[in-house]
Amino acid sequence: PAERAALKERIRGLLKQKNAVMVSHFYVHPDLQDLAEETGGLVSDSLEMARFGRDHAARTLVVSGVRFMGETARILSPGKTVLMPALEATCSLDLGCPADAFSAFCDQHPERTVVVYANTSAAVKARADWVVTSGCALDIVRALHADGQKILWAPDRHLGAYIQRETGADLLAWQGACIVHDEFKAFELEALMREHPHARVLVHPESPAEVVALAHAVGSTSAILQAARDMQASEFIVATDMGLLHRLRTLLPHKRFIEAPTAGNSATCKSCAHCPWMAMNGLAGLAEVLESGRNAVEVEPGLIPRARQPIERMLAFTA
Ligand code: CIZ
Ligand code: SF4
Repeated sequence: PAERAALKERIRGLLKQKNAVMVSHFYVHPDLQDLAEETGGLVSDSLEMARFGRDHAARTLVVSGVRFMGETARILSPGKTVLMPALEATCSLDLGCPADAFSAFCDQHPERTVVVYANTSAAVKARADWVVTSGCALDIVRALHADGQKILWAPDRHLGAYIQRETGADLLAWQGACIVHDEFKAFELEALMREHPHARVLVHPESPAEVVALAHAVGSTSAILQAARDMQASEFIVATDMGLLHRLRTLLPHKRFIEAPTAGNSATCKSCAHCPWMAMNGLAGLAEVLESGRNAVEVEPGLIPRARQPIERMLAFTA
């Protein structure tokens, strides 16, 4: 604990000295969420992280999260330095959607509007008409559907199926999955719901359909926060990464939050879900990166203009 406090103090000093601001995703370690908040940065989902980074005056952005979030910051702010505590932190959705195979898939369906989730590489975004996050995917697809457009969706199959059910859009989906949310189990969740009959169930739409079907509210991390705030209940079962549980417990200390059950149990946590790539972000790595300037995110310059368009379209739509 003393060592952690000293590391945090060192990081605060380095952020100031380097004129840097830090954005942390809801899924990273509580230490990194708290530091971002205490130093004038932001804790949020990938959409708001992108907007905040683009609009902030600091010349250096520190992105605690996974690779695609650092790349998006870089794409939106080519003049800024973007540092990440862990450059190798990727995402199963990004890994499961290689640019060349995806591009071939698009070529087979030239009549479809290409909508990709933010959890993708810069090369995949460069092939897209729209980038969306779970916070704005429904609204954007609903608008495209109302305009008569057919959708090619990538890469999360559960989120794609959810959007298709909700909007009725003609949507052809790439078959990727998030290894964290894909693990939530409906049978075990029903048992937990019987133990806690008054609890409301909040589910991220990257989860399987049977789990989504049990939810009282379905939505992005920000939407889950909002639902927990607004709903009258005092007890909630939450199906998303445990990083968000920290945020919920901090912001709503008088309410109780229970982790939804997953198939795989880890050694440190009986039933909690946690992204192994988000977990690569830590205080020691962050201090080291700030000191050395190592771990600057680069995106192939040729991709930047094309990848920026669909991201800016999303930011304008949600402004
Ligand atoms: O699961 C993720 O990686 C999420 C929720 C990303 C985001 O859009 O914040
Ligand atoms: Fe990717 Fe899932 Fe990890 Fe989010 S939680 S970064 S979607 S693997």
